[in-house]
Amino acid sequence: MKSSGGGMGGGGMGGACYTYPGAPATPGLTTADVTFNRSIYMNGSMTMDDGRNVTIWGFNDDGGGGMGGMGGTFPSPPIRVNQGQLVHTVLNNEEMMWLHTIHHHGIEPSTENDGVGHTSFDLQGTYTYQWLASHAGTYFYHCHTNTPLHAEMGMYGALIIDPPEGPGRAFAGGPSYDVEAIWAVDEIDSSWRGLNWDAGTCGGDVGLNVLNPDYFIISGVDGAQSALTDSRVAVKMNRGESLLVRYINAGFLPQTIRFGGLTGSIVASDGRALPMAESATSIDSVAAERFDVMITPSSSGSYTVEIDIKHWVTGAVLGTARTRITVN
Ligand SMILES: [Cu+2]
Repeated sequence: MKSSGGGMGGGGMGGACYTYPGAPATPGLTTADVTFNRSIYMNGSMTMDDGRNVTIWGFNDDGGGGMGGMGGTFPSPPIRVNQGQLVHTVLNNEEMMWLHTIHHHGIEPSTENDGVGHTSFDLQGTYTYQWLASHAGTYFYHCHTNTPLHAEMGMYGALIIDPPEGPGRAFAGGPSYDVEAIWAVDEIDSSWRGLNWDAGTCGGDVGLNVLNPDYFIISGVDGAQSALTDSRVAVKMNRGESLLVRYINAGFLPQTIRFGGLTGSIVASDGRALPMAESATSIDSVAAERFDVMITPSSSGSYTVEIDIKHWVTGAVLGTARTRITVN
């Protein structure tokens, strides 16, 4: 397995001002319990409810083959492991003329394996991120190179740590669930779509301080209309069943999620179980926060879940993404 960065670290086409060290060999590299392979695509596209196509960047599961750049799923394929496992995430950026990383948000590995470009290295080549799945819960992974742009372009996916025995409970000794929903809620500013990967890193003002979102999405599905019925997002369940909502604020702006009149029980936040579950009909969140919410509806019905995405200073609602929980 290749484990050292082949690249110059700095450089890449058009990135003359962007100089960070090249990737080292993974310190203390040992045998993993589970390995994920990721490559890069920067030519993906998402079709919005109004018919427009918006450019998406992200990670592919390349199966270790190192093929990148061919478009891919959005969000990027989940990384899902059991608590206690030693994990390798192999990022292949060999064929690319640009730099990226994978940051496993909330995992707290060593600096080399944390994938925060500006505190370690951005990757041009192949690197094995080695990390331990310490706490069951809901996380996400994302690129941390020129982060305002790369995260906005869609370079993220869910990261789920199940209890040691596997899926079915929120955490060891925690509540069990019958149905699971992973809602990564994000805003998209389509005007950012023409920027180069290193835009702004040479010091010029390219407008990354101005985010005017025009689309509001849930796990890669347009929250204007599609997410109300799309089976990747909308939930169908039976009365008496329990739903675990893994809610991820995958955007930059504050959000408020309302559960359509249902009352949830917040059992965990940011990958840690709460000492005592908190009941809630809505939750406020900020960028990168996650909440694990158990919902056990007592009545049949159709419940419209709404997530407001709000201006970070004024709190004005900029848009609302909607999905639905249908209880039979
Ligand atoms: Cu990136």
